[in-house]
Amino acid sequence: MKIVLIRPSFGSYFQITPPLSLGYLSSSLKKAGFADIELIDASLGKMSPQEVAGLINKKNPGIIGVQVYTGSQNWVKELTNVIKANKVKAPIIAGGPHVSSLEELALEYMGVNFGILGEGEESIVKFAGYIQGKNAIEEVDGLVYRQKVGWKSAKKKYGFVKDLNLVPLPDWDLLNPENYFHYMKSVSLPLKGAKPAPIITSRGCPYRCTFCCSGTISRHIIRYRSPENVIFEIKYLNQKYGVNEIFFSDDNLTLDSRRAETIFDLLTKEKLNINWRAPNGLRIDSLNEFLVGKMEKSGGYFVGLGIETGSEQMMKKIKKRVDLKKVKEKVNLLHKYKIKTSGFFMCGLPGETKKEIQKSIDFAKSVPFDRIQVCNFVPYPGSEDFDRIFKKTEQKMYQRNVLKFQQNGFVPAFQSLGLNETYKMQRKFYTNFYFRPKIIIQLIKSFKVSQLLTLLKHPFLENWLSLEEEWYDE
Ligand code: B12
Ligand code: SF4
Repeated sequence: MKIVLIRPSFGSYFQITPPLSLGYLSSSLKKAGFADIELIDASLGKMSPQEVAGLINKKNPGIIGVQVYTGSQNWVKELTNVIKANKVKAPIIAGGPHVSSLEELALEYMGVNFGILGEGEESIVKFAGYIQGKNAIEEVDGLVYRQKVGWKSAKKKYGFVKDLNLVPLPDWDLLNPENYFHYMKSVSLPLKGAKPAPIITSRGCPYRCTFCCSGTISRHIIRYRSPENVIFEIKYLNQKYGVNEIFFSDDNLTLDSRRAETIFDLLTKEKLNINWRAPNGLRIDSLNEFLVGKMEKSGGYFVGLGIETGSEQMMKKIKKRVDLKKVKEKVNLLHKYKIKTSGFFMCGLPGETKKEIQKSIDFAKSVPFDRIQVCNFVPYPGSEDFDRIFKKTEQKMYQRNVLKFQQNGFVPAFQSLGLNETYKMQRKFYTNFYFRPKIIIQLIKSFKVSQLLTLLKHPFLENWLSLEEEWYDE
């Protein structure tokens, strides 16, 4: 039985990294004896749902599995429509953060009959077994499925991997990192290695920041791969595909600093001549000089730091628990070991005023960050903010509001400032930070011309340049 796994297109050539989730599903399926797995990564060619449906017709699969982020739900909805119109019989099963948070509301909207909540390695194997008549549907943990009337859920509501060391490495042959080298160069600038690949060394995060929905998959329970298991994957990627730069994509790579030290020690010992970065953001409270020294020695040279706001009041509200007084000290510490930093901030948080955003801007300028990244707040399903915004209403209203959110696409108008004001403040944030002589000189020094040209095509810059026109109705 052929199983086709699909990663939707986000309509942009930025942020394209190999879909680890589908790689993990594939290796578990193969381990269980399902050898015929194909991947369609629609983001690589910005493929439309129609194009993907055309490929599916030719492949004649027994199961179609699709990964869904909130930003891709409308793409998936269209794909399901076309697949159904083509009278393809294979069941479509969806998973990922969007499905795990909105459950049947997401599946109903996208017209999909089966969904997996939580982690899917064991569940997809059981689901494939169910399709082949080898086991009962109730055995599939985390499965939510459509019945004649309504939806039913399997006995265990969420799929959950207890021991990450027992999960096989992502199916790198299927993902083929070589297909992503070019795109990953534009994800993170500048890049030391020409052949980057992402890996995840842990899953979950015990914190509960109000805007974040990473807990919907992991239930806030952090689990770690052993340092040896991590090094084995890095060596494999290096030897088989020539990978020379690792993107550690954990939620919290250094949360357990002892474990992180062991990973970096082993990496140094292996002398693989690999560089690494942690683009998703470390917590500053997990950094100490001993650890940072080992980070540098093992090839670490660029890390994101999740700060989000420069206002003490907002910091309390969003429950991020970053001590703003310590940020500068930690950035200086990283710089002492030649590790560059990007400060992550948010704009338009619930209840945030222009004055508070200005505090974030001033704060960002007061710290010697090399870069910043400023995201506009989106109430992602599964986050506390989403629940506060949507669930305060009665059930029927909740469903109607969620439907509106889904139809509106990616960024709904929930910012307290209004969307246009929020975008204007975001632009101000970037301009105030970057248009300073020392930052400009430093950027010119660190970028290659080809990278600058890629950067100019970034969708954010395109939008920025067209900001004079009103973007959204408020
Ligand atoms: C690495 C990462 C990235 C990477 C790579 C993303 C990618 N597309 O592969 C980068 C940096 C590029 C990225 C970008 C973005 N990301 Co991101 N990212 C993550 C992060 C930290 C880890 C994801 C990961 O690889 N996990 C490891 C794998 C094994 O787990 P998994 O993906 O959840 O997959 C498991 C299950 O979900 C399930 N599953 C998944 N797919 C399927 C499919 C089927 C058929 C089945 C059965 C099961 C199943 O089984 C898998 C194995 O257990 C998560 C946070 C998190 N902890 O999940 C955020 C997260 C997924 N990102 C998020 C967001 C919002 C974004 C951006 C929109 C950010 C932005 N403002 O631009 C962009 C999206 C752009 C894009 N093109 O993908 C949100 C998603 C919210 C949502 N509801 O959609 C998350 C949850 C972060 C958060 N804190 O809120 N991201
Ligand atoms: S924002 Fe970071 S620290 Fe906060 S809950 Fe999400 S992953 Fe954890």
